[in-house]
Amino acid sequence: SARVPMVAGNWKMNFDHLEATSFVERFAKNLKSKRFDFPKCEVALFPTFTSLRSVQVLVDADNLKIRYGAQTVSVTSQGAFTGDVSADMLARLGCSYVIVGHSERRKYHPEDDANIVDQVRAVLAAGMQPILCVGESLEERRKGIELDFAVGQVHDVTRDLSDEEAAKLIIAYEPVWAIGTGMVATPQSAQDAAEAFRAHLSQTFDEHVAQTVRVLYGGSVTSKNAVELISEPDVDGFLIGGAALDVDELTKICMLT
Ligand code: G2H
Repeated sequence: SARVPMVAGNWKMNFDHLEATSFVERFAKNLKSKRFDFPKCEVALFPTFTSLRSVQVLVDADNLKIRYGAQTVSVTSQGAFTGDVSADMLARLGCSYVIVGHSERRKYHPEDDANIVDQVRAVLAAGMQPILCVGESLEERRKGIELDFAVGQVHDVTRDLSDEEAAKLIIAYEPVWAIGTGMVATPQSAQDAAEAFRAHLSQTFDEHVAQTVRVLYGGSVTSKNAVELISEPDVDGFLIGGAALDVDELTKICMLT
């Protein structure tokens, strides 16, 4: 396809700013020594808020092609919102993307669909791309309604977007039962979900949107299972948690993509 594959490392609440800096240095060195072909694949890291500035300084100083973003964002632009960080603040730090609606945010914080819609809008308005996470839990999968459920989540969040806005989306299919469990989805079920999202997008938006939006798979991705997943036609890359904490493992996955 014409879509550029993407490898996104979601560090979750791991690495302080010193660890983040040393990881990025080693990672960049690894990719360079393996002659990693950046135009053919986008690589992005998602550190904690406290590490973003350090990553920015390093990326700018060494002119690295590694991109980065945040793991969530405030829906408001400024003011009396203790603990929040705005989309403009992230954009000014050079963030290209923001992960929105990760299941851990939906579970541990009051992030519901309405809030996630507003996050998507805030990210787009600040000129960044949202990586919208969706995916069923074991309960929906047991009932056999996993595709309807995940497509429904995409629908609920994207229904009011314009074609132009929707074209900037990246969708991460992360079945909740596969997150951090070692139980990876089969390549076929990742493909089925990606295909279902694309079909939904082409019904709702211009066909161009359906062909442009990248669909990543997330949930227990490793260098061992990544090869088969990425060979599926509608799977455009990965959102990686645990395996993105190991610089050699993450390098390997980039080299496969
Ligand atoms: C899913 C994924 C990254 P892990 O949450 O977002 O984590 O690869 O550890 O399952």
